[in-house]
Amino acid sequence: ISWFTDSMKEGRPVAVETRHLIPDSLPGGSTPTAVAPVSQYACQRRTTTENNNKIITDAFEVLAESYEFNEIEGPCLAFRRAASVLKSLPWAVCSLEATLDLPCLGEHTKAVIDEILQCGRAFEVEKILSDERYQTLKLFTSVFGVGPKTAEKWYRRGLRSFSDVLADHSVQLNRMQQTGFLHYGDISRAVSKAEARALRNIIDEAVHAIAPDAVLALTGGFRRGKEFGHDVDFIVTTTELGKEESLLPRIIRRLTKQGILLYCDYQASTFDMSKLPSYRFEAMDHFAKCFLILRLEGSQVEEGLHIAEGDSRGWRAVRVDLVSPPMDRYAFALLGWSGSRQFERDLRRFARVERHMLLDNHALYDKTKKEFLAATTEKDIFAHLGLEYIEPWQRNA
Ligand code: DCT
Ligand code: MG
Repeated sequence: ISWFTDSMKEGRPVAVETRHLIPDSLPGGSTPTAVAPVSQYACQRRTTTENNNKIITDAFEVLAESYEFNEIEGPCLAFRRAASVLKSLPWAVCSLEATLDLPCLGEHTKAVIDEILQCGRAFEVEKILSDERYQTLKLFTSVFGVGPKTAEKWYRRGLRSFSDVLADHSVQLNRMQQTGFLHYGDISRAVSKAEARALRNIIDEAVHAIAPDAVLALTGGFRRGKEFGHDVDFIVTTTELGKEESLLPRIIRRLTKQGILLYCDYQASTFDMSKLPSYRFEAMDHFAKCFLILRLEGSQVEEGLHIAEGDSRGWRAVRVDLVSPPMDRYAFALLGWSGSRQFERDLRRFARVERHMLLDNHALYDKTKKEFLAATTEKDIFAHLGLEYIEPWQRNA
């Protein structure tokens, strides 16, 4: 999880799309054909990892990130939503007319699409990409433990490169940032699916040696079928309620003994059901979790390590996140950690705006009935929300 770079709040409610008819455009065709409109909510769209509009969505993501660096929330969210809509399309946008019936596209987004369709690129995006401030903030935030606030502080001090930062005596790096610089090459390199599988085996072995009734689930981007990720996310718990409390500390001890734990930031649970529902937007849930860096041996990865050419160490460092919710919160935690971020934002927004319910990683609360809705599977949660079930591999919004 890289919540440092995700300070976005959920947006304002927008009117829900309704079903409509578009006339058949075939010559002589007079019967109108019903076409399901694209929903403004990502949780009502199916988005696989196949993106037919990558040139446009990449451009939108640069614009969104630039607005985020400048703390301008509205346009940032608008570009993220627009990118997400285009990612869900089974076709490539090749004219502005084709986007007429699509939600979440405003004047600004359409102008960028138009320019890309005509020239293959957008001036505004090129300008951002060559901007020194954008480049520097992008570089600094690529370090584990460095968020936009710290990056901005270093930029304002006149620092422009890693060597500037490391040579500046007034800069005090915390433990996370020191580790971030130490393992920068490995951590900034994508983790492959084969590496994620190898890590699953390592965690699986550790968890089951500790608790035979342990439950382990791969979550995050790899659960959505992505080929590469910036980390590997797992949920670990036990069927016996309360026993999950000791699970992460014991896993951490075991990994330490094995000599493969390069970094560990453990956060004990602050979860308290009596403090729910939470009306505040919170970036993080209250479950016990740990942010780790593990040493992965090449011999453990079936297809070999995803490393730079000429790297002969035979191992690499990989970021791994473990979350440990109590078993009765499992479905909510799994849904929340499976992502994508945009999918999660829209699930919560849909629940609030369309259903008068509050959804987070802990629970689903019905504000009308004033009660919590129980769920043991993700399907239960979709059903409570009156949503068609969307498979994890269709949540790449
Ligand atoms: N998440 C969320 N809101 C956030 C941060 C994270 O809902 N502010 C959820 C969605 C994804 C999940 O947590 C794990 O986070 P990441 O590992 O950062 O995302 P990812 O989808 O796994 O992406 P990557 O493949 O780059 O790891
Ligand atoms: Mg991840």
